[in-house]
Amino acid sequence: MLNRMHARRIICYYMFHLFTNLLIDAQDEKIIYNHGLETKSCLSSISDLSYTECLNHFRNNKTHINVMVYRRRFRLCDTYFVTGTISYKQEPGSMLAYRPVTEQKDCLALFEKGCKDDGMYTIIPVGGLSIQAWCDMTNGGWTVIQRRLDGSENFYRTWTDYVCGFGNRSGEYWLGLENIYWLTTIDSSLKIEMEAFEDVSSTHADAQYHTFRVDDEDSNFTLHVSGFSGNCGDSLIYHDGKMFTTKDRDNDEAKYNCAQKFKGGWWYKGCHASNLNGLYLSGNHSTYADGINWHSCWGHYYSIRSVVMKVKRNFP
Ligand SMILES: [Ca+2]
Repeated sequence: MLNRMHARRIICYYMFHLFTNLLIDAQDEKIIYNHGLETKSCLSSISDLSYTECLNHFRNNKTHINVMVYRRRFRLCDTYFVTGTISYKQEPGSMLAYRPVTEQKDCLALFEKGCKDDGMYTIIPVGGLSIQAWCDMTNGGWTVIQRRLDGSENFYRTWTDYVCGFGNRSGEYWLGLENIYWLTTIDSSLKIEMEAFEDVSSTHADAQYHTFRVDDEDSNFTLHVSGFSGNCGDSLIYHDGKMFTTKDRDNDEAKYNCAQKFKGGWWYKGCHASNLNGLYLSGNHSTYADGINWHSCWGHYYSIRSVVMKVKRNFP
């Protein structure tokens, strides 16, 4: 057991936090002349407005938009909800106004503000730091916490990596236990979508949990799940109440380190019914239980093609 006296609290630091602060920490509404705007955001465009009308529209819609661009030449009033960094492109005759972002605690909040495109957004979980996550807007504003697609990312990693997160937000990644903790301090659901290769009879499996929560680092990010529904069995309930284990931090109930033995990082018990952060072994494997396994559907010798784990708040 870890001696808490000597436990070093891991502080995750995000480079892009500095950039989002440029927008978030701005104290007042500011007007910048002679600039265009180029960013991924949610756009609404109103034509044939005067500059004053556009500015009034911007000022009267405080909860939905935070950036306005007026294009004088076209009498075009574009308003955005910008959630990340902004960059400017010179465009003579245009005007830009913005104010700080305050409400973007998760993908659902952005979805409710009108962001309908799947993609990478900056979110700020209540109490947590500004982070980037992939938002599944097609299905109503889910925050993706884990994704495996092609084996391009190494998931056999250290405690620090699992706490802070790793990978490419547009591809394979783990959002980080610290971030998952902050996201799930609000009553949330978990949905796991899995896909096998075409060589087996069941190629798709979904598992949904009406409640999903991860404790903080002092409790080694203990997992709490309940309220299962799905089509190929529940291989996560076995891990309910268990702490997270990585190859360099053994919190499981086996005599050995389950993460070392099964090449992942997970809420291992002694050891697993699911190993979604295991090795990307592309289908049948001869080694025991070290692939991306979901036992109730495909057993311990079949590593699936893809998996997405995503969370969503249960209440507005
Ligand atoms: Ca152990």
